[in-house]
Amino acid sequence: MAQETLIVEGMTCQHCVQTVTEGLNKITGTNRVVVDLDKKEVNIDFNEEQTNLKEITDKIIEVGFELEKN
Ligand SMILES: [Cu+2]
Repeated sequence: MAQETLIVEGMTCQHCVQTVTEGLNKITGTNRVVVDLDKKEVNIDFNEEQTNLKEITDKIIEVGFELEKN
């Protein structure tokens, strides 16, 4: 199990949080998805044998948000 914390730009309300959470939960292999709106953080646990960071970041973009590059 891998864990990542991503900074996501563009989330402004609980609806955005729900959109991101639901999108990520649709990926096979994601487990716990926790979004902190104030910190703009998306914390995600995933099975590296079923998915990867690229698929996760692509999904965030697909549902309408952007990753902050660090
Ligand atoms: Cu919103």
